[in-house]
Amino acid sequence: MPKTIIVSNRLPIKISEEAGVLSYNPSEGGLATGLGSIYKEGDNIWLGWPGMAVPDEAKQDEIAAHLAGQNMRPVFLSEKEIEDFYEGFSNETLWPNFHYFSQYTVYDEALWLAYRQVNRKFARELEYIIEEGDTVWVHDYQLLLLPEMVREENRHIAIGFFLHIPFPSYESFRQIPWRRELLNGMLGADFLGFHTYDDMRHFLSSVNRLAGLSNANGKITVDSRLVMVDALPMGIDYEKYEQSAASPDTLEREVRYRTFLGSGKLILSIDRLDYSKGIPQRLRAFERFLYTYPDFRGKVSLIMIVVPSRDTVPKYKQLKEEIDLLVGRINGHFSRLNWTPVHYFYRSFPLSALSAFYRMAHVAMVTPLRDGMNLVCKEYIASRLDKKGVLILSEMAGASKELSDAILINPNNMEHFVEALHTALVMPEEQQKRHMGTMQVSLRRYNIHSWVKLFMERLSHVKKAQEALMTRLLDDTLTNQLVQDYAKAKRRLIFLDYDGTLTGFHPNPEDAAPDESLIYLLEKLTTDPKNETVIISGRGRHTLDNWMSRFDIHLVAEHGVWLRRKGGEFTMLARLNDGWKSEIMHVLEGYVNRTPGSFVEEKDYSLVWHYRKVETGLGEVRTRELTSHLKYLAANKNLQVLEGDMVVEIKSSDIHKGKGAASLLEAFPADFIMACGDDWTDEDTFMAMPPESYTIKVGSTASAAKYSVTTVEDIRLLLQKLIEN
Ligand code: GDG
Repeated sequence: MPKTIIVSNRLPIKISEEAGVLSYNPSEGGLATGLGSIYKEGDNIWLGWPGMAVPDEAKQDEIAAHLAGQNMRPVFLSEKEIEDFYEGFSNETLWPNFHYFSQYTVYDEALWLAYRQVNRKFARELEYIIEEGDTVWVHDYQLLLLPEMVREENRHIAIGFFLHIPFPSYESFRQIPWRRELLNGMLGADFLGFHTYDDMRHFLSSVNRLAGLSNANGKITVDSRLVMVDALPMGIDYEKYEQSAASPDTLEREVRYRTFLGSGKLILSIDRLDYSKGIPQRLRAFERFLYTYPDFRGKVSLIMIVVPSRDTVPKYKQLKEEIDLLVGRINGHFSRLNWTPVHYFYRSFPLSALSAFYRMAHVAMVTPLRDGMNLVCKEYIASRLDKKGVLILSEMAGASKELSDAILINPNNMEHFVEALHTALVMPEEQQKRHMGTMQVSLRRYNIHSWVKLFMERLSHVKKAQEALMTRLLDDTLTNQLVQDYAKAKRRLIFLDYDGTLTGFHPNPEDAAPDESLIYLLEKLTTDPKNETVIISGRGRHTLDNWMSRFDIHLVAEHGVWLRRKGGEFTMLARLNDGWKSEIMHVLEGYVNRTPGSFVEEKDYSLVWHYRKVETGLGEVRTRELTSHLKYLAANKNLQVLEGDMVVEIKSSDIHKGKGAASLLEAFPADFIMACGDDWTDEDTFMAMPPESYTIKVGSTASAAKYSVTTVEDIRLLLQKLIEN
């Protein structure tokens, strides 16, 4: 029975040891709850670090045995590994870089090596339990390399990956010396989920720029494997927070807290100690608010909970000191005997206390400088059973993309921040309820359970799509059949596209002349008396003539404008006019002037705008502009505008490769027909072929071809097999 394996840095359990006795407490995190529906079932399992260094092997065995009963499997890390992999590369390189704190980012080869080595350790641990048909779901930035490592050993396994923190823009990501390795690591997954569309878009942009892979609606082809990327914002366990807000324990606490705090309004702030959370900015905004709106003095307090984290690390220690200082300054200046402006707690609370605070807070201030999602703001909303309360939310939190009914602010804009606080505190109840109600409906629906379900569905959807494509891959059996049919045949007709099929793409199209091995292949093919070989290309006739005149070969040039039978002269396949060229050329030259690196190639009956050497991104923008511009112009000129691989081509609607192919099919009846091509212009060739032909596409996008191969090398290998026959 296939199983699902969850992998994350931490297991959903807290282990502590007192006087040599171990105790286990399940962790209450949202992820643990959401994934509970998966890992606790049947043979499913959660693999991860148990959260403490356990040097003693006997103790390790004891822990492993205990966890096995709870469908968990520990990966033990040494003190040094925790220091270098977790505190080091994960938290001092990836965390600051991905949150745009480049000034805090450490680039240290030793930490990188530890990161790789620990990812490898996770991969090895996985190998003990993984079986064919299993599904693996890897979580978060500590394990970016793991998907690829698992893929290396298990080619067909379903691997999902979710990133809980932001994926930064290319400008930040590119600074990491090991950026390519990190991306390749992630691309080992079949489905990659991010909290927001922005994260997804940043990831796709890095994939495009660093790995040279483009995407279509989030689909990328990696080594002929379909990979899908999508935005899937994580929700909370809505019912849990709703129920906790109504529990007797919470209500009892609320009454107790109220007696201490009096009847003033409360603003709530809850975070882990981290520079990404914007805690000092929040305190300064509150301070400024008290200066700007003196009427509120004595009437509103800030409850600030900061959960201790990494406070031995100098940056965090500094941050803690800054917060201590700011709280001291505000309270020192504004406090009255019966009023404290900031109630500051540097510790964590049980859930019922948190729920009581959520219930009591008139305003929740969730204003990180950067946050992947932020669950606190969602929990606040779920806890507002009376629908009152106002959320002030930073635009830099992933949650802001979903919660547009909150007051959204840029936490660096102090003036706006102060005004938002004022607006929140004076907002009429009706308005509060309207906003809160809308956000509650959305969060109840997109909860943690639907998030998990959706992720699993997307992952299995990719696997199905991969299978559908794979059936067409020209595998060994099909290749053998093809070779046998070729050998048996008396008359053979072979259509070969040139660029992207027989040879790879070159930045300069003139550099794509046949190399020695291609010359050898064509020589052999064309000297076999049973063969009629055709080069069917979009290239101009002079270029084809230059490169191919040494072979006894038919040429179809300019996508079917010109045909030259072997030994003959070029003749036009259709009566065409080129009167439109000068006007369109003028337009294209305008684009070349505005787009450094682009150029126009002029053929007899078509014009091609090339943008392969244009800055990534700009070329695509210009293409969209140009095609819509040209489509308008082309409408009454019987022209077609076609987008190809880094080109836009304009030609007469009457021209296509299918016409050239049809004329040769008629002239040379054959009992073996094969056509190979790689792009949309070859689709016309494929469609012109009789049903029994072998039609082969290079690449795995949808095609009229029956079969596909992955690379130019595969086509050359196939030709090699044919001529050896
Ligand atoms: C990553 C991303 C993304 C806080 N104080 C106490 C306490 N908490 C709980 C909250 C909430 C959680 O901690 C913090 O939520 P985050 O959203 O910051 O989650 P993280 O796991 O830290 O962060 C983040 C998230 O992953 C999910 O993808 O949203 O952007 O950085 O649940 O309630 N819980 C208790 N006592 C406390 O004092 N019991």
